[in-house]
Amino acid sequence: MDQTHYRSCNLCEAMCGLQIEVKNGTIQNFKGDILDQFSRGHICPKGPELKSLYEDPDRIKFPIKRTNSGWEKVSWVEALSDIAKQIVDLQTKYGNDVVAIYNGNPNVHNYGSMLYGQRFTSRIKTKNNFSATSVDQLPHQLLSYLMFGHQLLVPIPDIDRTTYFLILGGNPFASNGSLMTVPDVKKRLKAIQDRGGKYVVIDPRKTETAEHANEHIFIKPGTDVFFLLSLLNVIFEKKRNKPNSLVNEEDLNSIQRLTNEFHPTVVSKITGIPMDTIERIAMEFVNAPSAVCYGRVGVSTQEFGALCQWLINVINIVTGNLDKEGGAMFTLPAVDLVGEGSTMRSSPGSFNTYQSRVRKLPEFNDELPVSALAEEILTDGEGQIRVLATSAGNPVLSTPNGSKLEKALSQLDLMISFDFYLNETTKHAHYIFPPTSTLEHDHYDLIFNVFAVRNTSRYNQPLFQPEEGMLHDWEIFSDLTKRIELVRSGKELPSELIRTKLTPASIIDHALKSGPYGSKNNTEIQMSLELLKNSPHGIDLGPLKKSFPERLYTKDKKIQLFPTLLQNDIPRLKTKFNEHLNSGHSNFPYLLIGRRHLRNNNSWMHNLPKLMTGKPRCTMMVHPDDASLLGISNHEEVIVESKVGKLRIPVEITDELMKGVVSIPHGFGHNRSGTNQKVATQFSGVSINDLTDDQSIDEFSGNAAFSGIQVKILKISD
Ligand SMILES: Nc1nc2c(c(=O)[nH]1)N[C@H]1C(S)=C(S)[C@@H](COP(=O)(O)OP(=O)(O)OC[C@H]3O[C@@H](n4cnc5c(=O)[nH]c(N)nc54)[C@H](O)[C@@H]3O)O[C@H]1N2
Ligand SMILES: Nc1nc2c(c(=O)[nH]1)N[C@H]1C(S)=C(S)[C@@H](COP(=O)(O)OP(=O)(O)OC[C@H]3O[C@@H](n4cnc5c(=O)[nH]c(N)nc54)[C@H](O)[C@@H]3O)O[C@H]1N2
Ligand code: SF4
Ligand SMILES: [Mo]
Repeated sequence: MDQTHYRSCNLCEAMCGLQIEVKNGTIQNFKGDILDQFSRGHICPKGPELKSLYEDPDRIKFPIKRTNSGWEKVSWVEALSDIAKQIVDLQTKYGNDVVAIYNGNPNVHNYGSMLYGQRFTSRIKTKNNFSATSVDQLPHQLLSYLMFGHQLLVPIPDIDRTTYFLILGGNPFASNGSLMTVPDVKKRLKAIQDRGGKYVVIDPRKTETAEHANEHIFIKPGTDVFFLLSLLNVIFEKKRNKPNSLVNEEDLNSIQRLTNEFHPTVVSKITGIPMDTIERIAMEFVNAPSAVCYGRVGVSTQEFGALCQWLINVINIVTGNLDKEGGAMFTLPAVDLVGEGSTMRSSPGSFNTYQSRVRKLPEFNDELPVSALAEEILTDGEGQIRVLATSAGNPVLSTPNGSKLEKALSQLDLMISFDFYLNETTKHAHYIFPPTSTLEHDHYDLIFNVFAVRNTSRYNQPLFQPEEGMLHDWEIFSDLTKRIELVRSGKELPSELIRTKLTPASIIDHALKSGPYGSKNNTEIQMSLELLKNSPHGIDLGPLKKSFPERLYTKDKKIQLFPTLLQNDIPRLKTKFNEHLNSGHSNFPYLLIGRRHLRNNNSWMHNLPKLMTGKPRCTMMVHPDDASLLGISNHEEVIVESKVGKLRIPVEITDELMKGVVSIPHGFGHNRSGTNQKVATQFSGVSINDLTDDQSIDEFSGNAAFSGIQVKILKISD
């Protein structure tokens, strides 16, 4: 049957509309959906590869069990029943915390998995929840919780209306935007320039985004916190801060006093950014009719990730750019996860209500930092983790000190993975439960509508029926959760799958109808699933609107400009500042940063052949002057060594990098035995996370600090 299918891509955060032509059941053509008002026809090379993912011969479709003689296919019921019994047995014997759960990034791109995965997690009742949040955006959510009263009230750059966009540690040309769902980011950045505005990039690497910026400024990795403080120093000294009735005067004064110590003359020595550049950027920012400061992965994954995100918010607030057109704004999505009274309101957040057992790292939103996972498995004693469930994640490649975690996984009593690939992490599982792939299930973007630069809504149906006997993520979670409850209450387990009528789509339908654009609240739009089903290109709900104080969820309906808890982190900041000023020679003289490439997606799309063409990507970039100091030439292999590990990697000499800084992409390292991703293995590369340190974290938030890992580079003697 011939058909044109529309759906939004769920691979990255950009939510591009796809138009897929199908003839006789096979995909003939993939292009951008020009009728999607949000993405306007934009796609990147990954979108069409949803087809290769669907067709990948290495994709697992039915549950498998690891046995002494290799992986064996088993029935769903047999596997799910066995796991339910084992989990209950082990929890009865050792307590609920014996089970740990790790949720990887694709969960937030899959609403069924999210909804039913959360239900599974809450029924397991363990404190040992981990996710990719703590190697990524934890500081953003933590600061939104502390300052605005809800972890998902994340300020989004109003890219379409701003006149000055200051980007730190983000490379949207490669990532297609993050915590800023923005399809077509290149055109939108160009549009800022076309309307006479500017965008400026602060990054230790002259990235693809920086290349096209009005200005790129190198910064020494890990020093953004001081740069941000010095911008505020200038703003306050020149008395260019604006009054804001939602902030407390005392907080403002304390911040001003703090910034007094971070004058650009001193900060320039630490960051490598000249004093007059700091002063000029601060003045350009305050003089712009509208401006927004935005920091992403490069600044969240630092030793002071939380303080960086705090200062970014403070800059936007004190310059009058928060909750203002062209500044940092907040969304009002059709399924509202934030608003009080919303049927889908998620927890506003929580912080440090409990700590990890071994290192006492703080909880956030009922989760512990994943940097603590390996030690929680490896350290004997009460409360030790013996069971792990991973869902849509590959922490062996994606979390710091992956080799240590690998060792830990091999010691578990029980591990299960919800994933359709046998990869570096799932190979350690006793059972793998594979879900359907994107084109086989429906899609509603629960999370990225919350972070989008416009309010939009889109629902798409599956393109292909899954093979007989395959299950969606949510169906697997739903059955397993019920099975565990039955075992707990001593009941017999059924010999067929346990189905539920409450589909993710029905949950969303209810939320849409009762949400801000639903019939109860908006007679004009009358949002419902039916309406979205009849609007295959999605519905544009307009630009972001001013929403404070109504959408501010702090107790006193004020912005917490200087959260009390955060004040406890200032002594650590000051100590580090002095260390920087007095730092001398190091045995690990280079600072290692990561990088993303348009054709990669963390660790998991390296098995799709079309995405792997072109120049080798897993190289160590180094500045020409450093290369000549080291006596190394292009493509030559070197040893890179950190305090926790070493690896061998070819060199790519480029003046994109700041001197003293080297860069290796994350997500590679498919050379470990026992996996089954044949294409990925051919392009194996090495894992940067064999160099990153599980002990190197933002001590305040617990987020991993990947940026600026100290390494040495050794020439391999011939
Ligand atoms: N193609 C592709 N797209 C993706 C992904 C992918 O893997 N591939 N991953 C998705 C995910 S999960 C996420 S979270 C987003 C991330 O989205 P982005 O944050 O935009 O992604 P990165 O390209 O990692 O950008 C981080 C930048 O920080 C810089 N940096 C490193 N250290 C420092 C520092 O100390 N200070 C400063 N100022 N900059 C620093 C790096 O050089 C890099 O340019 O991308 C998403 N989109
Ligand atoms: N050094 C360094 N490390 C980093 C980063 C960095 O910048 N530098 N970035 C970090 C960031 S931002 C992130 S988000 C993490 C990502 O870390 P993870 O989420 O742990 O890793 P991914 O590589 O995204 O692995 C995704 C897994 O999900 C599976 N999968 C894909 N779709 C589905 C699905 O629909 N259902 C199920 N069940 N499985 C699915 C894939 O097969 C794959 O195994 O990596 C982090 N690691
Ligand atoms: S930019 Fe992201 S959402 Fe758009 S096609 Fe590429 S992977 Fe998909
Ligand atoms: Mo991420």
